[in-house]
Amino acid sequence: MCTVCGCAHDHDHGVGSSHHHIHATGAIDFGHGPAGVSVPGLSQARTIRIERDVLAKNNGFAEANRKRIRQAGTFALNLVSSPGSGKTTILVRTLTELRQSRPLAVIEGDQQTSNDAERIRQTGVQAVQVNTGKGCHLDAHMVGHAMDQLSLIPGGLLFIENVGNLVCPAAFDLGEACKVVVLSVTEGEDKPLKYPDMFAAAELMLLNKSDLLPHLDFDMDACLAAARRVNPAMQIFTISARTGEGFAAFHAWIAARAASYLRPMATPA
Ligand SMILES: Nc1nc2c(ncn2[C@@H]2O[C@H](COP(=O)(O)OP(=O)(O)OP(=O)(O)O)[C@@H](O)[C@H]2O)c(=O)[nH]1
Ligand SMILES: [Mg+2]
Repeated sequence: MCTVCGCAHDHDHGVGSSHHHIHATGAIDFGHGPAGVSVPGLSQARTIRIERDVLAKNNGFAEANRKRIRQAGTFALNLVSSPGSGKTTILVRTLTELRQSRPLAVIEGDQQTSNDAERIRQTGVQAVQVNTGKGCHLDAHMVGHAMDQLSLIPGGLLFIENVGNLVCPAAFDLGEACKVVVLSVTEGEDKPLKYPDMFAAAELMLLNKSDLLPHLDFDMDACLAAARRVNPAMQIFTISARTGEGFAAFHAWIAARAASYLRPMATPA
């Protein structure tokens, strides 16, 4: 059960005490209670307890992953987005361009199929597929097992493609250096405001499928304003995985961010 998003796969249909609030507009808000989510059959207090337990356990695994990735001298990114925004297509182009210059590895998360790991392996880069079944996100324990099957090499990059879902992966630290959120222009400019947790959790946003802009009435300024309202510090690159637009900037960002992340910490005098 994912109490973070409230999508319960094993809920008991008992009488829950979900808190909801009716806005002046008439909108019914099930995120108004102290848990920020309503799960049928669970009280708000119980939901908070379960969520705390799940996330505390996850954070322990995430810290172990982070230590392991860092000790290997590798820089890890966690790519998150809704299904079909272009995560795998972006990775295929990035891996093809970077594979001559640094060691690379990929962990692919999907509910079912090994399609994405197979697409990655076609570039010659090592990839492990993780299937989450009914699960709506990767967690740090899964990523630890996937790392057992990869060789992490100093100076290398580890890309983790999360399950396509703009909600739950926001809450789960996998041990990455940072999250990169992908939004494609076909999804609409209001998504950062509608799904703020994901955009708040990301350090970088890739606005993908820019090649389609001439065919859409996408309001670029409104999208950038929405993203900055949710996360003023977030860096944003407009890219096209189809044409390669914006990839030079994206790859320069990876190189600079990896260098600062992996730089040995200065020892106090
Ligand atoms: N026109 C255009 N199409 C793109 C671009 N990037 C991806 N696509 C297409 O968008 C579709 C989905 O791309 P994927 O890379 O599979 O998306 P994803 O985010 O990995 O999807 P999931 O793993 O299912 O969440 C495919 O048909 C891609 O060819 C782009 O920049 N421009
Ligand atoms: Mg994919």
